[in-house]
Amino acid sequence: MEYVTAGESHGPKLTTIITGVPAGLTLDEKSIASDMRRRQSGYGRGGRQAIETDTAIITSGVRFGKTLGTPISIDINNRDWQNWTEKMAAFGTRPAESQREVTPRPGHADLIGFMKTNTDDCRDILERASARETAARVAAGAVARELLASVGVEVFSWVRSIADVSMDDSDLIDYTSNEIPQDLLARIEFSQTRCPDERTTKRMMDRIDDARSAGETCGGTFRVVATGLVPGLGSYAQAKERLTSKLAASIYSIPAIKGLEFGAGFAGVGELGSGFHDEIVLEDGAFSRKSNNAGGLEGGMTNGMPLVITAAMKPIPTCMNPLETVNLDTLEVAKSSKERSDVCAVPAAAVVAEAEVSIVLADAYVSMFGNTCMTDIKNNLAAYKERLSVFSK
Ligand code: EPS
Repeated sequence: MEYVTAGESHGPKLTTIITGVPAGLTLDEKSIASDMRRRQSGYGRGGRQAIETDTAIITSGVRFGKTLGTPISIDINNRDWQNWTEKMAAFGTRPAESQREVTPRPGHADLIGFMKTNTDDCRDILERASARETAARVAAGAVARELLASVGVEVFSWVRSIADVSMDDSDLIDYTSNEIPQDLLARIEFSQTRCPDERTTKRMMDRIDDARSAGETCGGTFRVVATGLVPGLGSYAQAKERLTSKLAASIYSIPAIKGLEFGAGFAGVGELGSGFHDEIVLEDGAFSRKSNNAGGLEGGMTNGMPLVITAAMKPIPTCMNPLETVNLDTLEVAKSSKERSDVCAVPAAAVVAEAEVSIVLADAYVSMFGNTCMTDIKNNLAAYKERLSVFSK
């Protein structure tokens, strides 16, 4: 299962095409809409989110709520396009009053894209480099999430830190259990920063307010967890087939992601071997682990424990308190361009990461259990689980 996206931030729309989705998967319009809404929310977003109400419009591959096994295409209209019809027109010339962008923002794709493509206007770059594109990824991820739900897998996330405000989530859940505390999910969704701790949420919001007042932006960290995964997804046999490689690539594909950890991560490797590795036990007729420092991955494969991924997002590059740059016309020192933007998008990035992880995991199920129709996948999965159960007899 794969997706591509197309569309500029202020163009008419975003589009995604997802291939490899098996036939017979039931899709729920409300679940897809809920994911689209969750990505748009979060304290610290800028004026653009007041303009947009992202709606996933399915234009192929689905009939009467079920996938056909054909490419699924989804459109998301950009409402802001109404304000950009001339500046982003596919044909014609740049309107006289429309300035070229020539003061690249440090940390954005502006300068390097300008150099690479030989344009005279950083807007040619920044329109596509904009994280607006992640709306299309979340639409694709919503389809993958439905496939995962139908095989008992749930993917969720929370924000652990924004700038220097963080929560201790080391005991937030039992990282060895595939049961998800439903009240935790409710607390995450209720929080304006997707942080399950109410006091930390308040401190995070204050931090974002301070940053906004100072013309600054904030990064942070978030955690994505997937439960209910069958052991053996991925492979130990080829570098690119390792689920660890695929997950890492998918998380790093999200704009502004600068760090990634699985399980106990960087802190965990300070332990010696006997303290780090998760001892194997037979529990309730299945293999389990006493701990989950591996984050649910061993040898490039799932091991049946929850998948635990932590990622770090850098502060957004568009600062209202602009940084030093070079004017690409005059080659003189200048201040980087200021434009309407978010102060913090860490909560949104967590939802995008859920989508990316869902696509990788759904692809792993399809690769292992069949890519034609859901009936075959479920039958093959049941047979696999039955085979594994002999170990516990
Ligand atoms: C973005 C700049 C802002 C963000 C945008 C990402 O957009 P605008 O320039 O229109 O104010 O709001 O994110 C979204 C539009 C979105 O839907 O997530 C950037 O430069 O990356």
